[in-house]
Amino acid sequence: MTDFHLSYGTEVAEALRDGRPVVALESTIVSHGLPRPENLRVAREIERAVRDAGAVPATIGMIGGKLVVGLDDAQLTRLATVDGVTKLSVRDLAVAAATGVDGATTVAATSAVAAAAGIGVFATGGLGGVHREATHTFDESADLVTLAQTPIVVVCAGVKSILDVGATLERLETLGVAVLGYRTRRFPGFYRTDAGFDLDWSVDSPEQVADVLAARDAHALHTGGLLVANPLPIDEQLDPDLHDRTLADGLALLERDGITGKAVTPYLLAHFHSATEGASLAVNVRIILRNADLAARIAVAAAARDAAAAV
Ligand code: PSU
Ligand code: MN
Repeated sequence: MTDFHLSYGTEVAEALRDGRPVVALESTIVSHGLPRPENLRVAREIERAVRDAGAVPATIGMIGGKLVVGLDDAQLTRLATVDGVTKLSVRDLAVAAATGVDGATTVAATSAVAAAAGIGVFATGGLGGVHREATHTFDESADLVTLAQTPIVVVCAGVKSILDVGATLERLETLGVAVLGYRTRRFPGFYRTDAGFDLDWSVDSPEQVADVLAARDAHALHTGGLLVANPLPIDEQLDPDLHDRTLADGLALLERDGITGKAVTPYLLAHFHSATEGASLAVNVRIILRNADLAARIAVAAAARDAAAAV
């Protein structure tokens, strides 16, 4: 991964050089996870949330085969509005670079590129994971195996509730990815505040996450990623009955339409957005903005700790 030639946005390059806080953001959420035209507005709002909390946003994506860390507004607009943007996981990056496509990076690809660029914190909505029916489809997001090998903090609202959450937590344990609840000991369920599983660890502040990172560095435990699971307040979650009904319908449609592979997640998210008449979209946007804010505060705390250690 580190061999990839990366292009940097000017502001991101300067911030990284000066040791200022930077937060990586993914582009698949923009191109495939949110409907147009809201997606571009939300992409800009996510960047604004990072800035408002004192860090520099680095949205990652591929423009004409070039991997960009810190898309500028024209590039972000291109990935949000042009038809035929490819969803890129880690395995796609080399082929996509060679063929010169426009592409949006998933959590897996964004994590790998961000870590290669020296960015330690990343905000998304919900992580990918083990799909329901995975016992016969084998559908497990590359987000999981990539995080096992990538030293980055991913701030998320748990894994997407369209998944088999219990199986995903078991896989995260096997793969060595630590999960910290943010001010909770319950694993969040993306659109839902609580996915129904206990967590071993919880933190109460960005500084505590920075402490964990410092301990990781001190002990040279650089192998894997760290999830910070940030639940929505209960009064902001999607109505649980509406959620469960919509999911059941979505899974049946998936089967009917024979959707497989990387089309599954965008299909189910789009189904939620239309079937809930935008209610899930509003919740999804809240999730991402809250995670962007927390990720920025973690990046600020980590940069302050690094600066203090350097004197
Ligand atoms: N979180 C969201 N919306 C999304 C995604 C995450 O709130 O669209 C995207 C991320 O890019 C994640 C991908 O990596 O969905 C997972 O896709 P798959 O299940 O095909 O690995
Ligand atoms: Mn999949």
